[in-house]
Formats: sequence, C-alpha cells, structure tokens
Amino acid sequence: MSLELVQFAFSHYNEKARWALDYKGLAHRRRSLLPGPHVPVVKRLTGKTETPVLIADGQVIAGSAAIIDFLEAEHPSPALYPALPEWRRKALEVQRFFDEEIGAEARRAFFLEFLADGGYAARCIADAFGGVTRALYGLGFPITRMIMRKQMELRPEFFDQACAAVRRGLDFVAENAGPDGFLVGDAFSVADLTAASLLQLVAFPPEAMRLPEPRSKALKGWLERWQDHPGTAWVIQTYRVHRSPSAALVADDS
Ligand SMILES: N[C@@H](CCC(=O)N[C@@H](CS)C(=O)NCC(=O)O)C(=O)O
Repeated sequence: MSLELVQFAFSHYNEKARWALDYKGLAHRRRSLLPGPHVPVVKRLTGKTETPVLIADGQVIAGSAAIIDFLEAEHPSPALYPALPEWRRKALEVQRFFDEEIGAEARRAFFLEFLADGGYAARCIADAFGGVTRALYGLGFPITRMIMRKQMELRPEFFDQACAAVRRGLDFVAENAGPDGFLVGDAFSVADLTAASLLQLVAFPPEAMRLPEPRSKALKGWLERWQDHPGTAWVIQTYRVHRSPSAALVADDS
C-alpha cells in the first residue's frame, strides 16, 4: 500500500499521525507543507485546510483520529486500540478528550508565547526546508504570523483559559497513568499516543522533534512554566520509552 502523509513538520496533531505510522512500522512518504502556502494544496485534497491528511493508494483520509482508525483497520498489528471492548471504549474516549478539549487550547497557549519572537518561530516552523525556502518564509513571516493569530484566535485575554486546558491535560495524565505509565489497560495504546503527542508542546522531547538552537527567550519561558508538573515528566518518559523510530522514506526525518 502506498502511503503519503501530507503534513506540517512543526505541529502536534501531525506528530500524532506520524507516531501512529511509525508505531506500526509503515513505510510512508511525508509531504511537508508550510503554514500559509499549505492552503491551496490541502483544499484540493479535502476541501478544508487542516493537516494531517493521509493518502493511501489514492484514498484521502483527513484528521489524526480518522488516520489512526484507518491504519488500525488496515494494519491491526501492533495494535493501538486495546482488544478488550471496555478498555477500547476508554482509550477512544481519552483520545476524544485530548483531541477536542486539550489539543487546540494547548496550541493556542503555546503560540501566544512562542510567536513573540517571530524570527525564531519562523526558523522552527521551516526548519526541515532548504536554506532558500527558510529565508523566504522568514521574510514573509510577519504576514503569516498575523494570519496565524487570526486563525487560532491568539488573543492575550485567552491565555489563562488556554493554560488551564494544558494544566487539565497534564493533571489527567499524572492522575490516570498506571504503575507502568499506561493511561488505559496494561499496554501502550491510542490513549497514550494522543495524550503524549498533544502535550509534547510543554517539553518538546527530543524524540518528538529537534528544535533549532539557541532557543528563544519566549520558548524557554514557556517550557519553564511547565517543567515541574508531574504530567510533564510523564510526557517525557512516554516519548523516551514508546516513540518509535521514523518509518518515513525521507532522509531529513521531518
Ligand atoms: N482535529 C484535527 C486537528 C488538526 C489541526 O488542528 N491541524 C492544524 C495543525 S496543528 C492545521 O493544519 N492548521 C492549519 C489550518 O487549519 O489551515 C486532527 O486531529 O487532525
């Protein structure tokens, strides 16, 4: 089966889809897009603009949960859905909770701080691209940043509520992880994958993505905000133990 992931390299929902493909060891291509220029490409595929999108033998599957559902049906092993119906129901409920209640708010809180340093933000977002693309993207980034602020409703008055959602997510994993660190049942599942990938913004574990150095003051301040929460330790540990190596058919691993 030919698999192509149309994605943003710098994005937690996209990381969720990447991790699922890598966990199942499925060789795939990644077509990395930049926020802004992605609009016509993704619109042509799905009629919307959100990534990730998976193209499997010509079939277009949009959204991280639908992608995991598709992969689980086509390539059931290793499983991300628990076999026991009760655990499966719970794991999917945890996925829904993080997808719908935590992911977008966590992104909003993160970008509200991170975009303060536009130069560094543009470098991170375009890091996987060649020097010329990076330079051009950096030049146009003030306009892209304005669009991002509008699209994600990055208004300072939302910062506290967005941080409260991050805290809710971190509290959830700290309180619900069992003795082996699993959120549901006795094995790694879609629940752990979803929670860790959508909360990775609080720590940027090295297995998730490599950030350009030196880091901006804005990014350091954001990471310091979360570093002592026990949920952050869970995210880092889950990545260390369970993040599979990339199965992408590209050299840059973006
Ligand atoms: N519920 C969706 C959320 C996807 C999402 O929010 N994608 C963002 C990147 S993190 C995106 O592509 N934003 C650009 C846009 O909507 O134009 C999923 O699980 O895949």
